[in-house]
Amino acid sequence: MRIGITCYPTHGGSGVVATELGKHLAERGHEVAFISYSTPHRLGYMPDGVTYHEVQNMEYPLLKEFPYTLALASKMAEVAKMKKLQVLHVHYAIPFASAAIMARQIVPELDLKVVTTLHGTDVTLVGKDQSFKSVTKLAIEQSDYVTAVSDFLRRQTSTEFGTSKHIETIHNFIDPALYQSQDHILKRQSTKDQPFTLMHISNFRSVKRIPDVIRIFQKVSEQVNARLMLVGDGPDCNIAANMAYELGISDKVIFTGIVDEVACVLKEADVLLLPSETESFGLVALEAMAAGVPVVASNVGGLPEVVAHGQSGFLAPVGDVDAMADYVLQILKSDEQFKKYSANAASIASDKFHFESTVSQYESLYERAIQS
Ligand code: GMT
Repeated sequence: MRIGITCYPTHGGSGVVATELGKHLAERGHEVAFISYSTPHRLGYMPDGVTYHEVQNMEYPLLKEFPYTLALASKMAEVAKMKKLQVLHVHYAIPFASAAIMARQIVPELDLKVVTTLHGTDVTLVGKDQSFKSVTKLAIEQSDYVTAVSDFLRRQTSTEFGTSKHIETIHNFIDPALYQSQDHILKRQSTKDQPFTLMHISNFRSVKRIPDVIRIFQKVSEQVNARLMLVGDGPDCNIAANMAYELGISDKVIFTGIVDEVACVLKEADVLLLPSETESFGLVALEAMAAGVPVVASNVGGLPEVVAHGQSGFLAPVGDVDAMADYVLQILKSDEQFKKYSANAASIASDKFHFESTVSQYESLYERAIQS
């Protein structure tokens, strides 16, 4: 099949999922055309069967802001015609679903099918804002097919937008081989006197509750020798630095900045912290589990569909930093305990979220769309 993919080419989970999906589709012999304002950062080398088409920016004094959605729609139609695309698969409803629907109307002769995958904040934060709500609802209802990355998000979308549109859940996925490494277990055995490493990976927006990450770490570091690795960058990084300074734990907190391949840093981690306010899926939790790193997260959104409480980590109410700190200490209290949670995390990640199964689900969805 010939599929166009549009996503945010940045470090967020939705861009990662879209890019990895495109690469796996190309490995299966499909033609994949990425359409965006810059090359998706995980695309790296251009695999066989993958092309990249850039939306050109146009400066004109009269235009207060560059109308990216309109330029994207035109580019989608142009690429669809050139590559004889059958499906436009957009990741993140705003503004990509609207652009794809416009593209479908520009080239009606192609009978293009629009598949929209909802990733979370496009529904739970941005999409429900009054500035976008009506256009987001229209885009969801006019997409040929809609998927959500968790059952939570599927239900939340129906409720939030009061829509009867059929939405399918297709969970996010990983390639376990990219994360499987016994390094961290060997590291634990060989460097017993080294500090435990707690890790948080995100875009450091307020939804991630960065102050809770610092508070959890402070409580744990009062009980065991530990350090905190903060991976990523964003508006709340400075809050983390200020809090660490005020609490006198700056020497134990490491800021790595943005890391492209989180699998590399996850080898250093003993526990991943993800105390978010909301999280439609929590791709980073799945990546940690695939690397054998147990997760302590908030019991919200799609996280209970990812983290098996008491097996691959623990879930606690949002803001309950005492409980989360206790769970971290429970995981770290002995090598046997750590190995148990680590092995569970890796096997659940591989058994339940393997890319082979997910890519096949998307393939069958495209086939249904093309035949409809
Ligand atoms: O807010 C972020 O974490 C970025 C956002 C994105 O668009 O990448 O993440 C959303 O999509 C990810 C991939 O499906 C999910 O794993 C995240 O849970 C989701 N973020 C939220 O719902 C807050």
